[in-house]
Amino acid sequence: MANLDVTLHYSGINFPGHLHSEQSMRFAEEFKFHETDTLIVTYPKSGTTWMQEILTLIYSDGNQTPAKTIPNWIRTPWIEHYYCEDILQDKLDHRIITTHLPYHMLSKSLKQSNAKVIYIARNPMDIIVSFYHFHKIANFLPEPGTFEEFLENFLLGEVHFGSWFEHIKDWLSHREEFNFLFITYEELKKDLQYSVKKICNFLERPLLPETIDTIVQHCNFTNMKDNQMTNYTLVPNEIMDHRRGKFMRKGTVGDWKEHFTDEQKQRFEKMFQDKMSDCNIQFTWTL
Ligand code: PPS
Repeated sequence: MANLDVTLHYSGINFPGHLHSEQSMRFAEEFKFHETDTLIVTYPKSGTTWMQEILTLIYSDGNQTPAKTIPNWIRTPWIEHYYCEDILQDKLDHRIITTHLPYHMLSKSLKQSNAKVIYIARNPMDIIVSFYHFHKIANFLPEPGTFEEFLENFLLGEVHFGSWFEHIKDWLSHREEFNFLFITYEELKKDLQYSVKKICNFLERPLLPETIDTIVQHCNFTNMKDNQMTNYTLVPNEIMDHRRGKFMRKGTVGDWKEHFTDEQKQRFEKMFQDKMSDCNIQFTWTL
């Protein structure tokens, strides 16, 4: 039970002390990215694991062995997690690195490189639902309280990992600074084949149609749900209580409709309009 009840307050945001430390945060902020690195940037519950799997398969040219034998957090580590420093091998080409950190923490080191950045976003109402259920199984996150209480904390940016609104606005408003691809969970759901091709183009990594087919098949929800290297069942119950729910929970678009009351939807929409009015991003979801 390592630091499960500890919260790290860093750069104005709360992070689980189980995975983050002052040292690991400094490591992330000072990290020297390579031109050949690909960084997956997400607010939690936006499709991180899905993108980690897709990139693993693209860079292995469709060979499923790494995805079936190495846990996702080892092959595509979060740069801010305390173990990252030990497992990122400097010599590897095409390192796939993940982060939930806000723009302001990584911008300096990232701007000094030409690393590729893939930002994956998801309908925030589905994120709230997914994050709420995840809090119930993740013993390194606080008790979420009722859905109403969690929603309120999320809207105020008072959950771990900070404000979703700030995260997406800060990253997207600086996208021109980077070699950047913006893609959504909903696009992946709508047409995974097309999305994988789009990602291959961005990575300048053309693949044969049959390899793309293999990737699409491997990365569907059912297969990832059954893959121990992506479904987090390797994590012991003390840390992630699998008796209380699954990490690979539903994998759908629009689950918010099963959770939000009309008042909660209106409250969310008002907050969304207030916070995002200065943001001219076209989202692929309808609120
Ligand atoms: S985390 O904890 O931030 O890394 O979580 P993250 O991976 O970003 O998000 C978890 C949600 O993504 C869903 N998921 C998928 N959906 C569809 N297809 C595939 N292949 C897939 N892989 C993961 C996962 O089920 C979580 O969403 P919910 O809505 O809770 O089911």
